[in-house]
Amino acid sequence: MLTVYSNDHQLHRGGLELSGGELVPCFECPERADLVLAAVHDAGLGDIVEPRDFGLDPLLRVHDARFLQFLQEAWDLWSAAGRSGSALAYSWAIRDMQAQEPEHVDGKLGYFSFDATSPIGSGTWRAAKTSANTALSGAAALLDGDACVFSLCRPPGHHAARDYFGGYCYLNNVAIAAQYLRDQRAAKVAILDVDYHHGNGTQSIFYDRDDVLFVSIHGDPDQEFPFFLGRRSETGSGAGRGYNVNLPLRWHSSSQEWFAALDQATAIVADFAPDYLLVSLGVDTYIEDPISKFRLLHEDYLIMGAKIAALGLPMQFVLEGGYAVGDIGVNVANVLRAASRDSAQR
Ligand code: SP5
Ligand code: ZN
Repeated sequence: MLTVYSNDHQLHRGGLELSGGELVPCFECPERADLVLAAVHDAGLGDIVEPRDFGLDPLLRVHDARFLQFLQEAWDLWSAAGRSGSALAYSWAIRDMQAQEPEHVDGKLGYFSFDATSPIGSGTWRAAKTSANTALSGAAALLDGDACVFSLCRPPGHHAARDYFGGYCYLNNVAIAAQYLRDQRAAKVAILDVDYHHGNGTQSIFYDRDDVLFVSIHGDPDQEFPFFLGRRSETGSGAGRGYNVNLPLRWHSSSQEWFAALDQATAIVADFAPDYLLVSLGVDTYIEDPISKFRLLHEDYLIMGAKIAALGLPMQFVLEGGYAVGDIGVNVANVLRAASRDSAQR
């Protein structure tokens, strides 16, 4: 199995997020990726390579040009406004307000984001761009014939939509990789999102399409972030009807309930018969995760990897969430260990 990783993720760090009415250090911290890298290395899962630079074109296939422009200049606008610390939005357009881009950076931050948990610092753009390149390099390896690839992306991506960021995500890495596979030669791509949170950005990007299937298992949005997307009734629109599948589970769902949903999800992926499977791999489903309420254990991640690999598809794992910092390395490595073992046997 090939792993793609860059130290550039460390350029994105040190912000505060609004949590329970207080500004607290971001749960999404650089140590996460450092520890996943160490675990992948220690597990001896194969080569670890640097991403290559794909430029802006594959990003523009998924994201809005003005939005990308804002991500690039946000920190400079924030500094020019005399601010220190990371840029954080505090006001958003909703319902009868006008969703148009204001002149002031505080307005722009609200216009291009959906929450107050995703700060932009001096290195955020570079880290996000390298994270997208990490996903793209993994996709390129699939095209070259690799059966199982891990893109160790940070920051994560699945909450970022065509023209807004949030949920610790700035560029939608897995969507960019899926679109790249489509643009190169794949006819059909499936995205299986096993992060604890609904991948609202990925759903939104592919909602009206039948060439990219999106299937997600996540905390019920009636109880859980991102609250405003991820319901079972959201099944796609237009040509995309039937190609968006949400499997929400209530807080405190057991491993058994989670795996029942995974069995449904993999059956739907198998029916779709994609050329490639991309997995939005968040391990915030872990029982000790500080912001999540599912109950998976270390050994459950081995089962997860084996069940996904049993689909027999060329697959790329793209790192998303997971905030029990000391445990995410073993959990991610367990998924990959089982998946790469089973895919190698074919
Ligand atoms: C990629 C990803 O997993 N993003 C997750 C974004 C979750 N944002 C909401 C965080 C809420 C944190 N406050 C919870 C308080 C727990 N005491
Ligand atoms: Zn998550």
